[in-house]
Amino acid sequence: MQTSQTPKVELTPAQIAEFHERGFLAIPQISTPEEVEQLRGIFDRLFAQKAGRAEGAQFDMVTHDDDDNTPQALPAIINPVNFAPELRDTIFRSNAGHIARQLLGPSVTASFEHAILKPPRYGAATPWHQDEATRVDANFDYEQLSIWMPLQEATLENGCMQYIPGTHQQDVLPHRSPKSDPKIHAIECAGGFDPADAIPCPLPSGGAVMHLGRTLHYAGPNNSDIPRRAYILAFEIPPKPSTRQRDFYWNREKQTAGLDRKRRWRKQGGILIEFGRKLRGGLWRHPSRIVFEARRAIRALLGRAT
Ligand SMILES: O=C(O)CCC(=O)C(=O)O
Repeated sequence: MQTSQTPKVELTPAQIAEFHERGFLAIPQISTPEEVEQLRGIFDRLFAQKAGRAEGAQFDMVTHDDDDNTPQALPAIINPVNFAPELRDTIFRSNAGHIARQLLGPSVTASFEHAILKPPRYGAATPWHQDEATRVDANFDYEQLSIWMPLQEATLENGCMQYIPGTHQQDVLPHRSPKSDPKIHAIECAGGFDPADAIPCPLPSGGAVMHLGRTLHYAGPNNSDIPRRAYILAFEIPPKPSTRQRDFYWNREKQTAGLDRKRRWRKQGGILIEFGRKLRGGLWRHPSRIVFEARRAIRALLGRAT
């Protein structure tokens, strides 16, 4: 997605080396206070309206989320830009795209974005996980990057990001649904790491922390009196068909209310809207994504998760 902004944030060689050594990197600023204030307003509106709920793009990550009246403990919106077009042209997007090219190279493409809210005093912890473990199709090799920006200060008290350094160098660990309940959207890493090794990353409002797809991370509950909002832009090298056997069975087992809403919406014609959005997002500019996107479209037509 192109923006009209010129990127202003350039990582130094030392920062790039630190990122590749630890699997994550924090920077003090990626947007401006004025833009962050605007984004806060947009996020508050989108979450108040539960934008995207009917199409399965808005859901609570840690409850069954099958009734509109239960308070959401970890509400999220996938691709909020689809519901607020003003998010297309931001300083955050311009700087994040530039950083992604610095870290993953020129073939990097924007893949996905995410708005997450931890409500005051009630916002739940985001379980330990590796982002690559959320992929439904394990038949591809992924190289992905997430750039996470808090829209207010992020602290240990309100649920800043925490990382286990070096975990990006291992493969995807087994994951599962929290409480072994496939009706819960989130996944959690089933073991193979020590949470005591975590490094918390408190950040100023409009700062950022970035991580790779296999870097284990977590964010605590929000025990503060203010909402903790985060805007995440994700990037990837176009996924390549894998030569090894992997199975992310924990995703196949999911039976969430959000997935049901998404299937219903697709059947009612949403699949065409989805395709149009992908074209608009620049899919046609990246022929190397075609195999991956075609498999995804077939899965969607068959009513499977994608
Ligand atoms: O904001 C959060 O609580 C978690 C974000 C996260 O897991 C991610 O960006 O990959």
